[in-house]
Amino acid sequence: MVIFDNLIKIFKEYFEKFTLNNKIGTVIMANNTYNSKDIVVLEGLDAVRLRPGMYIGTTGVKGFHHLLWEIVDNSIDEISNGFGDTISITLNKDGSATVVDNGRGIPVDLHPTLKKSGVEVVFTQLHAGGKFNNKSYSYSGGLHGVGASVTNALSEWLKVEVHKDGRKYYMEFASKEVNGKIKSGMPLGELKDIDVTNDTGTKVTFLPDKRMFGDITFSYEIINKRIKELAFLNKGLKIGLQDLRTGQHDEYHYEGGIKDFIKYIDEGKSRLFSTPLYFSAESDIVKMEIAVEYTDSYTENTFSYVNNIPTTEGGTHETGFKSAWTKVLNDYARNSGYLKEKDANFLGEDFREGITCVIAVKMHNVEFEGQTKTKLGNPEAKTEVERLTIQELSKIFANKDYEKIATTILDKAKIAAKTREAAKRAKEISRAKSSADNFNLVGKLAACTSRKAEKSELFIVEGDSAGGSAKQGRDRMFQAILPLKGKPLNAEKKRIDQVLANEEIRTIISALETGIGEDYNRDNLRYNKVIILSDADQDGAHIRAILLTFFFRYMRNLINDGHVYIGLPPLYKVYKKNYTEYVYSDYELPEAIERAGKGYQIQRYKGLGEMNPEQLWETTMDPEKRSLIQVTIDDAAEAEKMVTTWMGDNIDARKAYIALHANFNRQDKFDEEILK
Ligand code: TSJ
Repeated sequence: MVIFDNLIKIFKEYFEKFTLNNKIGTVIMANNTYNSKDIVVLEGLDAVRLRPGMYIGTTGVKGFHHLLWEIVDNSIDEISNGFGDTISITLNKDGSATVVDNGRGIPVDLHPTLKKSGVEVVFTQLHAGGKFNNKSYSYSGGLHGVGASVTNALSEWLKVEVHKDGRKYYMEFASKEVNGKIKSGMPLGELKDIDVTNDTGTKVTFLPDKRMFGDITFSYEIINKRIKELAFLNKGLKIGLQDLRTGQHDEYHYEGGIKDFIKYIDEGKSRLFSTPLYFSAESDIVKMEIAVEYTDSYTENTFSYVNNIPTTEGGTHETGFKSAWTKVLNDYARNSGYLKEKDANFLGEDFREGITCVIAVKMHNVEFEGQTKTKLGNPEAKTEVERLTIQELSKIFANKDYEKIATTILDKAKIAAKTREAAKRAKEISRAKSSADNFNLVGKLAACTSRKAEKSELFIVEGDSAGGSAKQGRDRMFQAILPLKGKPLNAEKKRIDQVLANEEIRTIISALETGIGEDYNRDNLRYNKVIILSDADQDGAHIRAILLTFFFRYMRNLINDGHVYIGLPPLYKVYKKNYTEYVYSDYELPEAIERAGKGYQIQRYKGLGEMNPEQLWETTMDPEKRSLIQVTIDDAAEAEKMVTTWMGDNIDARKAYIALHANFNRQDKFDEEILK
């Protein structure tokens, strides 16, 4: 099974004709040669190599990039405290990364008790406390904030330059083998005063250690996405990325901060405010910034952060905001006479239809909970965010200038409340599993014999004829087939009640048995893998995009939990007497032809329907031979934007995107990108 893609790439594929293809790289462990000199024993840092998971989560791609974020976090802290405004990240040709800021420079004076320079303390003490890493200066939490010493411990070498008080200081560290054991992050000499300088700041270069991470390299895409987010979350910050391996570079700077973030997310939608509502407040418990606006869509889009870390699963800060938002707007509706005495209050969800909001809080001692540890657990965050939000919003809505905005929100909520009633009825229909109506729907489903969800697979197959082949070719023990007659309804353009009226969609909901939206219950899922099988053409890509949009909007956890896959049917059969090879991408075709040798023939498959049951099993369904792409959402804000741009009804935005990015003549370019 191939796991490489994410929702965004799959959508890109639909418009940009990506070839779905991937190669798995092998991990090469390299040996390092260092001259060993006298070494001080540092138990502390060695612990990091012993149990890297405790400090950076994994030694995979995520952990590898974590080394960089540990460093960047320090610069962000410095700039948030009002010192400096610029961070530049460089990916060097030798695999190392450099981070430079124009802050005050890491302290160089001797630590009173440790008798070491501040620089040495920062890079050699785990969880360095006290003077040089005062917890009251920096906001850290979760895996972030374990400190720069962890990056040093897991690097082959690390070099630091500090510009401060007119002097330039330099120090180096390395992890080298002594008597068959690696000593982590050892200082190579003391901090040296090497030159004069006029500026201030810190520059750190480090090379992640191959002995820990194998052949992983820095990903421009991952870093670029994250620094853009950091630029939105830290207004005024100038942050740049330069890749000396490829020449790529990007720079971000948003004077509007999260207000600009909202505009970016809602680009391409019809926005109901001319500018997002913005407020901030601070107490000794939390520091918070919130920006809100509405679009004419029907979904809720909340993005929350704690200490610059996305809280994908929400948590107490989000709950606090939501409850304040509902209260203040209901109060406003009462006091202004918008709601009459006989009218019921609006529900929170009525106020969140079409909302886009970014909630960014900073606080100390954060606790993360939830399946992926991305849910804020601190109870004080709820009460404080709620209190401060009520306080700020009351001020805002007392101002006559905001009357129009308030009315816009109330009008939107009124429609939402009406639809809620309609949706409730529609949901009841979809929930009623035993009803005759539903029985008919699921009648199209060729169920599998096994009731074991962990082994079972559901193939959603484009077209009745391919569906027929799949039914005959499958392993009926664990593979269920759901043929789709037409195109399902594009969920992006419809309200929930309309979505639920669509027969194809209702069939899928009934088959999965989880319920949808807030009712979604992962425990009831009937299939461990939900595999979308559509033709390798534009129509097939469209169906795929429509299905993913539906899952994204109404069953997001099905994707988050890793249950959604794309099946890959072959594009060609290269064959001659006693020889057959199936080819899954244009990229691989020339090689396959070469392997076949003289006298070969090529069959191009225009659709799944052209394959007989045996061929379909052999090429696309047999778990031993098939390739699947697991659908993932790495970046919820970006995925959100893609789904609305591509699946929403703002045609101009979509056209603009395609004109900007799509290049149908450069298949090789996209192959290159995917193969990276
Ligand atoms: F992570 C790191 F240590 F490697 C690192 C730290 C890397 C980079 C690129 C920058 C930094 C960093 C640290 N930038 N700015 C600072 N600032 C301080 O450490 C600092 C400076 C002055 C004072 C003070 O109280 O005078 C306090 C601190 C924490």
